Amino acid sequence: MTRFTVIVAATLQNGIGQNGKLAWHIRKDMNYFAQATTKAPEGMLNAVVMGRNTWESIPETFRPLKNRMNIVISRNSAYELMTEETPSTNTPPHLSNSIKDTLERLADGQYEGKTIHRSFIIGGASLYYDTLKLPVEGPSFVDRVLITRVLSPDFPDCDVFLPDFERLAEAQGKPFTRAAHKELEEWVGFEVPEGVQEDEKGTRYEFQMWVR
Ligand code: FOL
Repeated sequence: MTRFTVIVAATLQNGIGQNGKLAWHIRKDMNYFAQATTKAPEGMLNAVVMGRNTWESIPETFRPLKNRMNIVISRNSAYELMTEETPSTNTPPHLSNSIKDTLERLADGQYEGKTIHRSFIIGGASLYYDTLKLPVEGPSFVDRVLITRVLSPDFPDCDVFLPDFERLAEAQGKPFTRAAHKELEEWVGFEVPEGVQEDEKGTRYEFQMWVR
């Protein structure tokens, strides 16, 4: 029984990336992503689940994402996660060949001697879609979305998109509703700036949490 949290930054058109990477650099959002996905009680560890393209989009010096169990999904069981550049870490990445296989691995509840706390779906588009389609009647589905809504500029050249999670959830008969900012802060366990933010480049964005 795994409840997943989708974490994503997306434009109002649901754009999430361009040419295999993010279309923006929002430093405070990246810090938020790192903190939200890492923070866990003493002796526990969160899992970050990603598709192979997302793994490849993370700079080699940053992957595996430190202090998190990294699960990379690829149908190619011979895919090499570790290269000469891979930093040594206490949390080596785990290769999985499907969502089902990932669920089985997470059901174990343990990794490198630590208990798994939360499981985050960190992208990309096809993994977001496949996990948002998991039946809500089943033991494992997405019950929370941490979305950083990128309000402007438009980033019209995005070529990959977050599926419309609100519409998918309504079709499943279990809609998402937006949580109050206080609830977001209580859930992540740290202070988060409220309302529309603007960085030094003029990018406007907002941290939101949706639950069902
Ligand atoms: N969610 C949000 N809110 N923003 C994102 O940018 C985001 N990106 C992904 C998934 N969910 C997201 C996928 N892409 C790194 C790079 C790309 C990426 C996810 C993570 C990364 O390098 N993370 C490091 C931080 C490095 C740094 O501080 O610059 C990490 O430790 O998490």
